[in-house]
Amino acid sequence: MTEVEVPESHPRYESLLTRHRIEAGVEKGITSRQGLIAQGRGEAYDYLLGERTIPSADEAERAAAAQFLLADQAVVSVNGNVAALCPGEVVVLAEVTGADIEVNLFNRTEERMERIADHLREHGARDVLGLAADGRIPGLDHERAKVDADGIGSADTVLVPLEDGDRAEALAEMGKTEIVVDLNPMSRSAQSASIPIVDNVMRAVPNMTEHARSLEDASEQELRDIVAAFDREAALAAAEDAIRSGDLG
Ligand code: PTJ
Repeated sequence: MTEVEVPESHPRYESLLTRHRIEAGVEKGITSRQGLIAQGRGEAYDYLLGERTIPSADEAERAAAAQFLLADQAVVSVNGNVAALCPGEVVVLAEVTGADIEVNLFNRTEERMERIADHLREHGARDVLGLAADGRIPGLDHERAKVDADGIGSADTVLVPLEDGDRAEALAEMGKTEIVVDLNPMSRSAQSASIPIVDNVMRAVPNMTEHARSLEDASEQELRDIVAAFDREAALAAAEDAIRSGDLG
């Protein structure tokens, strides 16, 4: 038996584990109640994708890993859903790629900010950014505009899992290379990303880490070639096609 009291062989194990983590996140004051709704929406897309990493998502995750290794400063942006679903996996990705971790919330309260930072530290994070909030993303009038000047504010590459569309667009307008993880390929955030990853964040983050590990010895030119070869339009089209032809059986 595991975290969700069902054996890993259960056909809906991953889905039940995800639900359990989000529920526990709400109980712990990490995840917002809106996060439950966002999770439900994500699950519907994941179901149609067959709850697997499709080949175009794997390519996107490889390109994202290469981009992280190339970056002068990469940051993983963490919200209440990501903190509940894959805190340890975010910490390992940051360690392997030398990235920073920053908490950034749509429904921002100081209490949730602190709880998420503590939760990430419990999972091994050394430094957690986001609490200083001494920078702003221009053109946004909600709480997500608040960033750390020496975190997302100065980063050249930002990974934004489970985002709402307008910050994703604003970050792109700031000239940052933006990597989005979103199970909906039609969402504004996926559409505005330099590298859209249409996959469940619980699969995407560890797979990015695995790719980063295997690219450890790659030259700068090899990494640049991987990023240049990635075709965002083709990846979005492949994901939409997989969803539209998804089998509900
Ligand atoms: O913690 P906060 O306050 O920052 O709030 C976070 C949420 C997620 C509540 C907020 O950003 C929000 O309302 O987001 P949306 O607009 O519902 O968008 C969430 C997107 O993430 C949707 O397109 C979902 O399909 C997608 N999604 C949901 N769960 C997952 C996911 N994508 C990848 N992996 C998931 N597990």
